[in-house]
Amino acid sequence: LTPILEETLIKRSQQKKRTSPLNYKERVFVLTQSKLTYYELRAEKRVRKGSVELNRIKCVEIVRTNSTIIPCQNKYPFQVVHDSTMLYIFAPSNESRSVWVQNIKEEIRNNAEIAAKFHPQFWQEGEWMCCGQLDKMAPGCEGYNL
Ligand code: 4IP
Ligand code: ZN
Repeated sequence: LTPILEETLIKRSQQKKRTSPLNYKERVFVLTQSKLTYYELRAEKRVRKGSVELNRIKCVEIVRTNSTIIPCQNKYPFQVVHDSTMLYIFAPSNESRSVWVQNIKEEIRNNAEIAAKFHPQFWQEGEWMCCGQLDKMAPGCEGYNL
């Protein structure tokens, strides 16, 4: 199966555990018709670090940043909301970000559980930057359209 997209991007740790560190890692992202997978590049070899099944994605959208400081080199973030967490990915350009968001949107078009609402800004330091809600699971504050 040939990948739809492949590019080195930066991701923020998903912090699945309460004790997980907040950090940013460069990963090779690969989008296929069934999965979004990311790999660490180690001595020219790809080591698989994580994967999101496309049928579990509820929302993919750019993250509105306004004046927030982005603590990594890539300044064009987008979000992939899946299961009960979100994966924040940082693209090197607006163009690259658009291509990823558009392609993932296309692939999840027929998903059963597309979100009706989402958070247009980051979850950061225990709060949603968009709406100020203090619960990571708080319902989205803006309507979502695929
Ligand atoms: C890790 O930090 C990496 O950032 C992981 O990302 C991340 O997993 C871990 O978060 C986080 O604890 P250390 O390398 O310093 O341990 P990667 O898998 O790309 O290496 P995610 O889920 O973001 O892939 P949690 O949420 O798995 O704990
Ligand atoms: Zn919000």
